[in-house]
Amino acid sequence: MVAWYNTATLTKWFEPNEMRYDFYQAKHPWGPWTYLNSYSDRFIVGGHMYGPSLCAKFQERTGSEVRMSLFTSGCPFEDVPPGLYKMWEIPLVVKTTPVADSTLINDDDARIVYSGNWQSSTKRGFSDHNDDVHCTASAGDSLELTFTGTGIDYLAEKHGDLGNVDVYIDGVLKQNVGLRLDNFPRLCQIVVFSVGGLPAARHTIKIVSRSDAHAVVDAFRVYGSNA
Ligand SMILES: [Ca+2]
Repeated sequence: MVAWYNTATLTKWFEPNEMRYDFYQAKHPWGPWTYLNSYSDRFIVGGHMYGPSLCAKFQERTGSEVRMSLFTSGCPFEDVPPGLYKMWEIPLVVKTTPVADSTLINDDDARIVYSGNWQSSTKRGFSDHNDDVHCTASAGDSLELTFTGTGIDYLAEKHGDLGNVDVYIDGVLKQNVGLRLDNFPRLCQIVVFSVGGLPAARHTIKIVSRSDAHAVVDAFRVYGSNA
């Protein structure tokens, strides 16, 4: 069950504040409901969800994950031309099995080995983890992180001035990840790449910038590890 609400008193109906979603669970037959988790739209910088709705019609189960569509419209998004109302679809994944313990590794962690012209950007004032990221505007710059665990998430921003990166796991190219997102506010702490089901052992993730537009790394979340 999901309940969503605006956390602040609206002074103007067209200026939404933080939108929060509370998730509850219960066994069949339904009830009593117990609180499970809460989710905020604070990852959107400079805008909030306007008239959001979760649409069950488009939900789809894949393995232990249920994918839903979250629709929202309007918003003071960095849109051209301004004033047009648009409908946005945001994918939302609900996991039906417990998630393995995880550890967050920030981009300034000494275990991350940066090669090239990476810069540390701190006190960004967005919603990045620890308010910082590492970024580069040079194609070919790379980083490596060796971790012990069964999976890893790569957290970054998505924005119109960002480029794309190749992600390697244990030396094998897994995915070219696009960080560029046009006609939308800056998004923070987005899981832009995820891999699971690895043998519980040491692994290496390598990220290589593939364009002269900025590449960004905010943090890594390692699963199944005591790191
Ligand atoms: Ca960070």
